Amino acid sequence: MKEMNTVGIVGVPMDLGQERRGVDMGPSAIRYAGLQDRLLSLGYSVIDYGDIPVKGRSPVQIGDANLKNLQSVVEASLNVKESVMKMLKDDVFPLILGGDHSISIGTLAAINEKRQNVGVIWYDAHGDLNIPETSPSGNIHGMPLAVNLNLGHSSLTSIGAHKIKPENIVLIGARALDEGEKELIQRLGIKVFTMHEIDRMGMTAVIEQTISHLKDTDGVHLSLDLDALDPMECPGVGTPVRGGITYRESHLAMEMLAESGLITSAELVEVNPILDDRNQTAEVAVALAGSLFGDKLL
Ligand code: 6HN
Ligand code: MN
Ligand code: MN
Ligand code: MN
Repeated sequence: MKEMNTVGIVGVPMDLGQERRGVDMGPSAIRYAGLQDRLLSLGYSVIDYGDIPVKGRSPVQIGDANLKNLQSVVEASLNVKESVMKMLKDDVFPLILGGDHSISIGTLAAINEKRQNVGVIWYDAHGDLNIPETSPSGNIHGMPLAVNLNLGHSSLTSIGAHKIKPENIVLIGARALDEGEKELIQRLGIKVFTMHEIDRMGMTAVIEQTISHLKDTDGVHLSLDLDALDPMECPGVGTPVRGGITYRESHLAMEMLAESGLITSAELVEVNPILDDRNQTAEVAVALAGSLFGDKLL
């Protein structure tokens, strides 16, 4: 981690970006799984900024075509942005707990205000690169990375200076990409390590290449969707896809990223305690955060 010894935690009890209830309880589940103690035991100071208010579901409005709960997502994202900006101002490492993946619209809006040339690692079974015209679901959690490329509905892109360069993005674990997402990846030349590449090259080479791809950025944000891992190890997610990254490969990935010193912010998203088995997915999230912050035991 970049010579920062205080970690700021903020929870975003957001479930408006998709349709399954329960992911709003993700922040509690991750805290309950011992996040703070894990970070303290690794020698970090921790400031818990609490949870951000997230309103209820909003009715569909004219002009919102294929964007569920647009108004409430916009409101919550502005609050997420403000809170992450506060953490950046306090000079702590921002660690954001979801909530569904739509929270990244707010987190990256804040990070982009502070830094130029931001890098992003999107550790996910999905691309989250849909725009309303390509989305099969209308769920905003399938759109945040597109918003960060400044693509999609103006109510979302105007939340911040969403200007991540396509060459500063690396997708790891992708295995469920929609047609429009594949087309966008091709057109913009986004670097993707699918499950095929992880199987063939091994996680060591995948992370080495990721690090070298992002080495000239001004800090890298890790967006860790727990559905990147195999659903046998992380059953508590709303959109599971078989054949995912293993627990061990994920630890190795986090350890190598820790050693690289490149990561300057992170988020843990899509943990849904209602769908989970004895808080296992939240425990995996905490264990991976441990490796990301320098625990070398696992
Ligand atoms: N996630 N590509 C699908 C959609 O509805 O756009 C699934 C998105 C999943 C999003 O897991 O963060
Ligand atoms: Mn995702
Ligand atoms: Mn996903
Ligand atoms: Mn290890």
